[in-house]
This record gives sequence, C-alpha cells and structure tokens, in this order.
Amino acid sequence: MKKTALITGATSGIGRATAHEFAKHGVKLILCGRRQERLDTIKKALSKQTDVHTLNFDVRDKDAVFKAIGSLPEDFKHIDILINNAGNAHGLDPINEGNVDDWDAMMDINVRGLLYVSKAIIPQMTKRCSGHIINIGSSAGRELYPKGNVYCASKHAVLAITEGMRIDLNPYNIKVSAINPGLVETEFSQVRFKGDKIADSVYKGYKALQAEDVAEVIQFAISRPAHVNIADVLMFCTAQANSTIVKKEV
Ligand code: NDP
Ligand code: 8X3
Repeated sequence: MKKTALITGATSGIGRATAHEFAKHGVKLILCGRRQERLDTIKKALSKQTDVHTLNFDVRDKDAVFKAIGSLPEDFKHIDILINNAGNAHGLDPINEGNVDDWDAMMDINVRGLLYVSKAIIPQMTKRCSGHIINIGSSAGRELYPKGNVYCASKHAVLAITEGMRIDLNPYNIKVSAINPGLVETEFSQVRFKGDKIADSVYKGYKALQAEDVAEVIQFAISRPAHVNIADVLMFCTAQANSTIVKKEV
C-alpha cells in the first residue's frame, strides 16, 4: 500500500524538493504551507505522479493546525510519515541588538509550530504502533555561531525534541529522525534578511547544498527497512566545514 506523508513548509526549498522526491517514489502527499497559490501549483505538477492534498495553515496558529489536520478527507487521514520542515531564521543580530518580533517568530514557528503539528498527528501513530517523524533541524542545532543566538536556540530545541520523541515513542515502534543540514540554497536567506541585498550574497562564491540534496537524504531515511532508523544526520556542502568555516572563491 502507498504510504502517505505530510510535509510542512512544502511551498519552497527543502519541503518542496522533498515533495517532488517523494512523488517520484509514489508517496501520497499532504502538502502544507501558507501560500495557497504555490500549493496549487505544486499539487498540479505532482498530481501526475501521485495523489496530493493541500492544507493551508500557519503552524503558529494552534487551532488552525488542529482544524486543518482534523479536516483531512478519509483517503488522506492515515499519515505514515511526518516531515516537520516549516521554519526559518529571522534576522542575524547580536543578542543585545536582537528584534523581539524576530525571536518570537523563530520560537513560535520552528519550535511551537513543530510541536503543534506533531501533537495533531502522533496519536494516530501511537494507536497503530507505526510511523516515522523526521524533524528538519540544522547544523545551527549542533553549534552556535556569532549572531545566531535565538535561531540556534530554536534548532537546539528541535534536536532536544527529536531525542525526546525518540525516547517517548520507542514503545510504539515509531521512528524519529533529525536531518541537520548546513547552508542550503533556498529562500531561507531572503526570509532571514527580509529583502536586504545581503540575502543575495549568502550562497555566492561556493556551491551550497541544494534543496534536492537534502530531499534525497530524507527519501533515503524513509525508505529503510522496518528495523532501521536513521536517527540523526549532519550534512554540509563540501565547501563548508562547520557553521563558521566556508571555503569561498573570491
Ligand atoms: P524556505 O524559506 O525556502 O522554506 C521555508 C518553508 O517554511 C516555506 O515553505 C514556508 O511556507 C514554510 N513556513 C515558514 N513559516 C511558516 C509558518 N509560520 N507556517 C507554515 N509554514 C511556514 O527555507 P528552507 O527550505 O531552507 O527551510 C526549511 C527548513 O530547513 C527550516 O526549518 C530551516 O530552518 C531548515 N534549514 C535550512 C537551512 C538553509 O540553509 N536553507 C539549513 C538547515 C536547516 P509558507 O511561507 O508558504 O508558509
Ligand atoms: C541554516 C543554516 O548556518 O544559516 O539552518 O544557520 S545556518
């Protein structure tokens, strides 16, 4: 039987690439995001390969999360795979100059949003004693870098939650994984720098990871045999050694 995956943040970057990768492998898709027109476009493109349903909600809105997931039609209700991907960095400032709205956005989307979506889906997985949750963390969840403060904290939280999930859901046979990329060339920098032209230089001078590179690792993780769980992956582009060392051509 075809598996069904719910992907948050499917309108762009890693989430969208994962939707395309899963569609190639015949996974049924529930694609989530706030930009409905993008969801419609992706649905149209992927419907040739698999069944697709879209859900439009903001992961920060607890009621909207439960309402949207509760509204799934019968043939999409059974979710085998949850990809908690929605998230972004907002700003890059020293802690003494940080913007409180940016802090709220990162904690509310990257941490609370992930928890709300998980809470809405985990009960059906525990009931069936099966399922796979993949949380998209970051190298920023492994090490701090200057001005990364709250974004790094949100991704450290994602890693802690991932480990907590793996422990608590162990009796239920549920796989829990963290995929932690370094720099990936997506809309991430545009969101982080809100249209400031610095956003255009983030991926210049080296070949950053592409969203498809991460999607392939996610596909690998979901396609392992039942007894194998890829618990934790740290992946960088070749030019990146850690959060602060990136070999760039000048
Ligand atoms: P993008 O900006 O390309 O995509 C972010 C996605 O998250 C979009 O689909 C967006 O959809 C969704 N999203 C953002 N805010 C909300 C919200 N409030 N409610 C619902 N959906 C939301 O970035 P990436 O693909 O790069 O990022 C995906 C994940 O990967 C994030 O968790 C990020 O932290 C992580 N990551 C990114 C790295 C990078 O260098 N790019 C490296 C390591 C990790 P919409 O706006 O339509 O709602
Ligand atoms: C995104 C990678 O280095 O911008 O999580 O924090 S980084």
